[in-house]
Amino acid sequence: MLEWWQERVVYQIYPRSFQDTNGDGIGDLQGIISRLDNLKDLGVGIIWLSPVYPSPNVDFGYDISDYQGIHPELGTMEDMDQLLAEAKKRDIRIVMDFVINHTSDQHPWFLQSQDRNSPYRDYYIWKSGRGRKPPNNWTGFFGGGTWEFHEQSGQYYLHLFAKNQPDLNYRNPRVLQEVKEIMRFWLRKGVAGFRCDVINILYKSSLADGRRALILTGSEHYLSQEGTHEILRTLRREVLDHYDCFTVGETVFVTPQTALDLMAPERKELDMIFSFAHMETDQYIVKWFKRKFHAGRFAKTISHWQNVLPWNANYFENHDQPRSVSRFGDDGVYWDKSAKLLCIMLLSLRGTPFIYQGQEIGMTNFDFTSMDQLADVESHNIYGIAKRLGFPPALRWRMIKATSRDNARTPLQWNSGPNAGFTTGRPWLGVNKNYEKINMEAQISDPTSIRSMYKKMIALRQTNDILKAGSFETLKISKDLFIYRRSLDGASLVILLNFSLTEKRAPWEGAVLLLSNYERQGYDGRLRPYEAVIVKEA
Ligand code: ISL
Ligand code: CA
Repeated sequence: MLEWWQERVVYQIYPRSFQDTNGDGIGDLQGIISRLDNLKDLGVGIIWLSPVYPSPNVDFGYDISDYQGIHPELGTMEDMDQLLAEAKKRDIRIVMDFVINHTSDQHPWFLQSQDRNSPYRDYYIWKSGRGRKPPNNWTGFFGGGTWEFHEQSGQYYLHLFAKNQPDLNYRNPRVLQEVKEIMRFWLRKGVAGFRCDVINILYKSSLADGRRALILTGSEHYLSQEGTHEILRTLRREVLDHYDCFTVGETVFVTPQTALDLMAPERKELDMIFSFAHMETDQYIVKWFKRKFHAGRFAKTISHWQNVLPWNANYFENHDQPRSVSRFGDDGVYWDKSAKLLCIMLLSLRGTPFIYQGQEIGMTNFDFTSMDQLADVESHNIYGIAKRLGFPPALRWRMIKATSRDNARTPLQWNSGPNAGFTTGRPWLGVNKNYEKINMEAQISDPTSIRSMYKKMIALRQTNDILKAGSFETLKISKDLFIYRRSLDGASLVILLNFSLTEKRAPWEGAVLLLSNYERQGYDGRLRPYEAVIVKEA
């Protein structure tokens, strides 16, 4: 028996870029409400909302200054209640983004904690320096150091992300108390669970120097520590178990083993986890050093995780990643075919599928032409660091171009009107100029569009128990072919994917064609460029 969150398809909304309704150039909650019918039509059963809380927007909502409020840019708490009610009417459940490793430096807790004598001092990780040097040698997620000196109180505070995102101190039981209250607040409102931001780094076991590493020096002191496991079990027992909800943890640098520790049924710490391994197959060590995409390497990694975990959270895109069609497919000649191939693959893997806004119409990477068109703090930090390290301008540019998180954050392309129908004002981030070709309206009315393929695949998954619950078996992986089988109770489907620009032979005995991203009558054993087929085994 599957849980309801295993049967449904999740759609991630990045609210700023989804739909603006008041002309200020920023997407808002009313915009989401106005598009619920569109999501229902697609077949979405769960929405994951990227943060909608008040935030100074240094990291666009991932720096929260009030966990129980709504950002005025996005609307009011009444709008949020309305969104929950309207979604409920359509049988769509809503999951909140939950960012509790750090707060904004404008959160009242942090403002008060700047006073050494405040009871809030201990909500964060303050420490004296070593002479004029910071407390330890750790390096952070956005590049650079992790300690910021505070003149008035004469100490440093820890921030694993931007300096405006101070890390909370989970050795202080009061912090966990607050977290429980925040969770209950949202669960009582009827939210269906949480996407837990960088959840496997909460507890810092020690603040000693880390082993020097190319990235994240110090991470051995906070990655998947027992203290974090204990916190997750407490939250499960004391809060989550009392509501009908689920959690999906964003777990950085997880290995199959640390992932299993978090998901094991007897521990029940998280229901699902996002692993990054498949997203790292086109990079060297860090994402800024791009490596040519290799479908075989990608497929091998996905297969591995499919086989190791009892259940996966499958995704090819989110608000931190470049667009999948530009990255794993071909956003030129085979744009349509390769986007559909990725759709067929995503929806036919074992696990809960997560679709990121715009993915269903094959949106491509941002066509920005200069750094000042970018808003992302990470892109600017990394660009600055690369410059200081003496990287030549062309190399810096290529690094940012291929990896900037803003690639995924441009406004959703609704139609071919001004600003792609996203806003009547000036969009907060540029609209991709390809919106006249790539937009929702055009694709809704076209039964052969990428969006129609998503709709069809979601419906197929919804009515096909093999796709939903069947086991996964890898059949073939080569440089550009990926073939796997899903089976249940003696019946099976085989999914054949050709990631290349040339035709490939992949004969399959007794195959009865169920679906393809090309027009075809039956399966003749030949896969055209970027062709994806699903066949039944007789
Ligand atoms: O963006 C990344 C890789 O491209 C990651 O290093 C990312 O910073 C990491 O996965 C954590 O991401 C989450 O927490 C960050 C926030 O900036 C991201 O948007 C969020 O998804 C800090 O809250
Ligand atoms: Ca707005």
